[in-house]
Amino acid sequence: MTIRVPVVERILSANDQLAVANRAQLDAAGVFSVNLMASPGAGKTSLITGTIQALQGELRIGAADGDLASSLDADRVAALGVPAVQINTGGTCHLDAAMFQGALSCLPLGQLDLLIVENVGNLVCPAAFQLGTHRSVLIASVPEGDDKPYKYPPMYRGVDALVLNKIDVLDAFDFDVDYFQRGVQALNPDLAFFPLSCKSGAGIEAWLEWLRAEVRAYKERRDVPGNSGTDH
Ligand SMILES: Nc1nc2c(ncn2[C@@H]2O[C@H](COP(=O)(O)OP(=O)(O)OP(=O)(O)O)[C@@H](O)[C@H]2O)c(=O)[nH]1
Ligand SMILES: [Mg+2]
Repeated sequence: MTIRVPVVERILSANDQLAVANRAQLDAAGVFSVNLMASPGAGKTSLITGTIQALQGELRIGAADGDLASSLDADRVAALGVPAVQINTGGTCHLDAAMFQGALSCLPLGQLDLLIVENVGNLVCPAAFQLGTHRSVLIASVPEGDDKPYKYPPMYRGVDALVLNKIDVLDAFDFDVDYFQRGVQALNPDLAFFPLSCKSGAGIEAWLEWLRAEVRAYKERRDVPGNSGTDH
């Protein structure tokens, strides 16, 4: 154990350096980016496609989709006529900054306002690897159960916004939203919270409004002379 700790620290620090370079590349092109993280099947691709369909007339959106294998998710996004790239990680359970750098080189950044990154479905590892995106968003979903903030605290602690997807099946899963929210509040009291259903569309407008406001604020920061738009 005494040997493993410094090795892990060195890997993360190399990753963080690449993440800084990725952020600089995004800022040079003026592209606001969001890292979507969630467990497998929580609705990451559904939220991306729903968001694109709703905002396509307002924002130029692209996507990078991470999965161990297949191009299924990028194909779903590309079918909407927007730039999409699939990142296959092989066996790795998270995206890292080097993988994201590869995806950036395949995307027409100069033609985008917003880049949505779909991380690999996993509630543990993605939280430890910065990509260089501007915001991190966690999607929880009702079938996972209301105890997940208590069991996977690092993921809930490190994000800027939380989507609770699949509220259309709340009753079927006896999901206690108050209990869930109390767990979230204890870890991350300031995060934005969006209960919604990608299936029915309920609640999605508040999520879209948050995203619109984030992109707008990013563009406004960039308009200040000498400011790249980046903030953390
Ligand atoms: N009932 C219900 N089902 C949903 C909702 N959103 C997504 N689903 C379903 O959940 C399943 C998984 O959705 P995806 O969007 O593929 O989930 P994902 O997180 O991208 O999955 P991976 O990329 O495989 O980790 C699909 O069968 C969707 O139709 C929702 O709001 N309500
Ligand atoms: Mg997906």
